[in-house]
Amino acid sequence: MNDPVIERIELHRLEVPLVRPFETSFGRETVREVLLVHVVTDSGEGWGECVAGRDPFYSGEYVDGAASVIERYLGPALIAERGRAATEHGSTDAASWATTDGPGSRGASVPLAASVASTLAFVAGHRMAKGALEAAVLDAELRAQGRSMGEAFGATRDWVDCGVSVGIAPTLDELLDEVAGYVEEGYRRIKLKIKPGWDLVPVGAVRELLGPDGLLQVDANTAYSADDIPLLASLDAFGLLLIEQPFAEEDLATHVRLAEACETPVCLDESILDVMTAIDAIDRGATSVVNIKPGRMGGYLEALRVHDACRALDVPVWCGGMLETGIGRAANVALAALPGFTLPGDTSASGRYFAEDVTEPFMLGSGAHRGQLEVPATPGTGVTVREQLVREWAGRPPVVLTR
Ligand code: NPG
Repeated sequence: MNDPVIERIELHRLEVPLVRPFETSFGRETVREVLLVHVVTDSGEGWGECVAGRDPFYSGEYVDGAASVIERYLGPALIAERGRAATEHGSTDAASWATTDGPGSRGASVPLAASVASTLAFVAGHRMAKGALEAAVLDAELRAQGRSMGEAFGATRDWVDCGVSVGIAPTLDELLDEVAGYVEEGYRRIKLKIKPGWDLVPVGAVRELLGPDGLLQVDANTAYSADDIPLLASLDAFGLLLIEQPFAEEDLATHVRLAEACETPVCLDESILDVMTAIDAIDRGATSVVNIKPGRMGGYLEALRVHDACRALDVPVWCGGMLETGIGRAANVALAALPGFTLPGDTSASGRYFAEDVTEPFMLGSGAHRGQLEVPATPGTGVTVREQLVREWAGRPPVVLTR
């Protein structure tokens, strides 16, 4: 069978209100600006979600930039390359993905998705934009093959443990109310956003609320400096699962110093851009747990490589979140079902973010599956995009790129 050929790429921009504002050390979001990529091939279609935010605060990427780089460079290159590959070669080399180990049939053919990263490598950076394109192509290719993402990735679980990320609250009481609500809903782990001036007190109060056995971790989104090492080390008193990314993305050395000064595992997020940076950070002792966010790494295929490398090094990983709609969430849940994901992820239910989702909503299970989400088992991401809603929520007309 010939590889699929991309006929059209559409970029849809949506503004989806959040059910409550989400505040981190770098800003406050009340609306999620979403960029969706819809790829139409000669054998089916797929959707991918770009995780870039409205502003370039979490990373250098932001949604206008991602849309622009896809429209001007990445989209046309992908369409041209697929035209060429289909007429000249008929197939492409999937070896880089096919060599990964693990259960399931990961090596089976997704030649089109496996070729996206190399086709787009002529553009420096812009991993979130590239990742969205790759995700859409992967969805289209797997749907055409009748395979789910979980099956293709090598998922070993049908349900995944869910945590929830709790933003910086206006007051301590409001924070405790919010956390108590999530505990009631069944979430299996709480992650608190911290920043200088909002750390020891809220963390202590939430530890008291959860009791000694409640799973708790913190995320600083690069808000601290080397002078804060003693303060951060004093978080050891609260029995945290991990401290996430206290220092700048480029500053592995200070993360190494913190790791040496405290008992709590240090976990990197922003610093981990691909399998190379992951292995380097682990080797240097800058991280002993890794937050895997496929968008930040340029896509699910690189995320799988990071998972495999961490697993080989016995480093636990967990799946981060970027306030995704059901499209990105479905793929994240499939990824989080791999064996190396031994900690609950930021894979919360749709209702934690949005009153209405652009797909069927993800809802926490009950009984034995309390605090878990079910891994979609139908082809591709396994979710259906509500195209009517995509149109209704569009902030502007879609950009359409054709061959
Ligand atoms: O549950 O999707 C979620 C949010 C998890 O805290 C979360 N994400 O720094 O990890 C992060 C943070 C984030 C969200 C970063 C949006 C950037 C944008």
